[in-house]
Amino acid sequence: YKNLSLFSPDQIELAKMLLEMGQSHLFEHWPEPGIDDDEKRGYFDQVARLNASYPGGLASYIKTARELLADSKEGKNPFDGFTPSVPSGEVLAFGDDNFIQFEETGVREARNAAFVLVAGGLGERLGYNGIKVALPSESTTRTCFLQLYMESVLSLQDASCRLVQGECQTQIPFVIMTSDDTHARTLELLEANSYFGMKSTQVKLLKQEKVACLDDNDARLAVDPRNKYRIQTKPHGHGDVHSLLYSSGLLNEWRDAGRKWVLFFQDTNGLLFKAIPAALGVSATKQYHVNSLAVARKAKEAIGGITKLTHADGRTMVINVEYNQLDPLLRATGYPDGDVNCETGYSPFPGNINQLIFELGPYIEELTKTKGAIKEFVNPKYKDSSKTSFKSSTRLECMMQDYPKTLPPSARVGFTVMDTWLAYAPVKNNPEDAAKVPKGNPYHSTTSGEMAIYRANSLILRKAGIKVDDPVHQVFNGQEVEVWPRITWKPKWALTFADVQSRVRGSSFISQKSTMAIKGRNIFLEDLSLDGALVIDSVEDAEVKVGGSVQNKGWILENVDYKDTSVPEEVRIRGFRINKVEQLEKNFSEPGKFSLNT
Ligand code: UGB
Repeated sequence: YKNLSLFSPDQIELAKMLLEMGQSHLFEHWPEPGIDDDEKRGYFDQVARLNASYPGGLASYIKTARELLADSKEGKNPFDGFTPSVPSGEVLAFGDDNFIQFEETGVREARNAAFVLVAGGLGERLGYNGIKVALPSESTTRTCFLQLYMESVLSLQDASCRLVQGECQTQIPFVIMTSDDTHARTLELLEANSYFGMKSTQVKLLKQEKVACLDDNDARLAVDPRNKYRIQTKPHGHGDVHSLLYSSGLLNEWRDAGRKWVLFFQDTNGLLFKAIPAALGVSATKQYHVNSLAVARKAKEAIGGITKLTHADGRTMVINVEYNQLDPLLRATGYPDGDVNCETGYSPFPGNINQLIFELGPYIEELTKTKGAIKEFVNPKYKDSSKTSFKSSTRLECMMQDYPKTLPPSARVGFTVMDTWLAYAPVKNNPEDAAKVPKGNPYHSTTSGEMAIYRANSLILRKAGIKVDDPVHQVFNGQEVEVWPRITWKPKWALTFADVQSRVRGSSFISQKSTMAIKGRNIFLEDLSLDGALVIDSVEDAEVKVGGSVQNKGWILENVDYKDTSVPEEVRIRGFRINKVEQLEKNFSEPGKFSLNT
């Protein structure tokens, strides 16, 4: 290139690196000096960003891409030499003594934890136009996922602090990994809602960068079809969270402040925090370096399977095998039927719900070696069986649950299986795709995610001694779901089963048509008979006994069609709206003891 004075020495170095890495095509279409000079300089801003945000830089990215693309072309099995088997882990049953004990330990440990939400995904399968964390987790209170998560962490913080003697000033750190697709809207949501009660300093946003797309098996970087002075980019996957945490310096900061645990979780699981205290208790009790939460998994369900892999040379690891790889792996290793349900009606491989708990010390030790780089994969869509060209550009991807792949065999990697109804109800599928899910498999839609919250709360109250009516079956957006009473409570009312037990007295009853929203902390259900809608709130220093018979017309679910664009998107995608016909609504705004006895 004739006019090098246009560029800074750093930019020239980057250009040299690209040329050495076989990327001369990137500059082939550049016009003579004097034309588009600003765009050309701007081009290197992007190259510098791509170079800096990848461990080892772009040269390393291109080198790894060539290796993985060659393996993919050859059809090399990433699990070559490994035999899968069903691993053994901790299996918990909600509400038994063991579970209660783990919950108590977990709450105690929580003040030494940090929470990391991965929320950089756009949710293409869901097709929702907003960011997923802004979606209401249910429509009774319209609490969005981010609010639910942040209030749960705040409640854990308070509950954990109450267990220590003396002052406890801890502020549990809350990190959100965003991407260009979600960053601005996540920040906006936080700011518009005063960080949902957290201190803004308690919350950190780490933005992941996309990675360069690849046009062919030689890993030639793709020029953005919309702008010839840009390299086309796509998301690299949730595995980026490890390198971002490492480079942010937060991990050492947390260690220096005495923190011990890092909990990773995903963007749309409204049940998650019902499982967290017990799972953290398991990590602490079993001294797991890595603990993955799991649930019983239906064969072929789109969640990874936790699998023990044993290599011919004796190495073993317990790792998530992603849903699209489990079936071929099983078929190739002596299970001719692949991924099928066993006599329990579920796959023998527990389903990974991607809620991970790491012990901070060993995590930092490992990242000091790897800098947070995670084993990647590539998934090109080839034009034909010669595998020489792609239908569209591809890129390297990585997953946060692949972290244990580089760990030594001495690492304590475990998992905890929870009841699905308690722990897992993600919102991932749009109504059309959800309606096509084979019968018996979960829909993972906005509708099923919301109904799962009501079901879990109903079952928990039943376990605590309240008589809760059976559900009815209803169809919304082509999905048949169980409709339980619409029971919701704020995390500050109850985080653990012991909390629920301590707030339920006497003998109470809730009918199927009922709605109950508990918003205050010291609210006690005592000999209540509810047949209608009850919304109850109280200030921190008020203690309210709720009993007697509450009967009214209640809140009714009315069908709406997801295609009806006159209805707001977050309503129509769940297939119903709530008609608030009649309710008893009480707010106890003064300190003191009160009784709602109608
Ligand atoms: N995410 C990011 O933050 N950045 C990205 O680049 C991509 C995603 P999906 P997926 O438990 O339900 C995962 O798309 O990847 C965030 C596990 O791999 O919802 O298909 C995104 O915002 C799988 O093993 O899920 O499958 C979201 O919060 C199984 O456990 C999260 O990453 C499955 O989830 C997950 O992204 C599950």
